[in-house]
Amino acid sequence: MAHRWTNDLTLADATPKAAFLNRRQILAGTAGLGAIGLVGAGGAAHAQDALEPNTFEEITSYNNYYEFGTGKGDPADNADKLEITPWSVKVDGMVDNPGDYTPEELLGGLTVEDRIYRFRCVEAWSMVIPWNGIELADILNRVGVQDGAKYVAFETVVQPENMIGVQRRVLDFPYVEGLRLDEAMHPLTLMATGIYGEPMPKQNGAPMRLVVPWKYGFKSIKSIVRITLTDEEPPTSWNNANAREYGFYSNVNPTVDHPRWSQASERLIGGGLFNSRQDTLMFNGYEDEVASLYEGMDLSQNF
Ligand SMILES: Nc1nc2c(c(=O)[nH]1)N[C@H]1C(S)=C(S)[C@@H](COP(=O)(O)O)O[C@H]1N2
Ligand SMILES: [Mo]
Repeated sequence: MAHRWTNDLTLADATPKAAFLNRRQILAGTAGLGAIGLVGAGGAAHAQDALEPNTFEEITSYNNYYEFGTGKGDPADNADKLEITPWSVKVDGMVDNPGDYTPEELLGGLTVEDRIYRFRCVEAWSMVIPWNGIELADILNRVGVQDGAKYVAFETVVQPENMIGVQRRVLDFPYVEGLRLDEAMHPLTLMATGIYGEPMPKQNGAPMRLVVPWKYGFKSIKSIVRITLTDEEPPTSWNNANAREYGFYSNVNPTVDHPRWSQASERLIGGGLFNSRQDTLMFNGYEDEVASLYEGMDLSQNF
């Protein structure tokens, strides 16, 4: 599969190559997403950056997915109940080809990318995650964005009988998120379908979830069942829950603190003996790629 964009982070030599070999075996024998090749091949090799991805175990055992509970281990404990076959994504609003799409119809034949991205939660922890997925722009081009569309809205599945966090109403569900159209079309923005070459684990948002690496993690909405093109800024779950603390943009910004804590640094999960803190980077390290999207905007007002 082609690689059209180069990461500044790479799989180090220590990457468990066996995981990728296993994946090929899985691809050969699995129905559904894997069988039509929505899981990408191993990462392109560069050696300029010493940052190493978190382990598969770390990425799949320390999660936020409130539909399955608010504890970091709850999604890993409870998300096995999520039903992902069959799966349908409603595409509606200002598009040429609205409809209910199977994952194969929405994603099949598009280029699967391998992207090793920094991932920064608004709670001030971070990981480095090797995603596989498809540029959201490719999907939007497939469904045909109409003139006048300015935003993309996303919605997560609700399966009340399977989701203990929905039963407990820990947030107002369905979880909803949104991007400005130029953010959605940016080549860094990914519809992720896998991690480490494995199909997306349920606790990480199977079968497909957004990844917007320069924004706080809550913008990266999981288990998407609806994509809507609109000309109005869509409501977003954490902004609905607390507008003073969570804005629409939610770009990672070490100079704009959360009302209740500093965003200047972060705790790197699995960061060795001391669970090490490191400085948080402007736009999470993607400033060169995305700063131009926000030219002229006051980032402390548009947080
Ligand atoms: N539907 C849904 N999507 C969600 C969340 C959630 O609770 N529900 N949590 C968000 C938050 S706060 C973060 S940090 C990331 C976590 O992604 P990960 O568990 O794959 O690391 O998912 C985001 N997407
Ligand atoms: Mo988060």
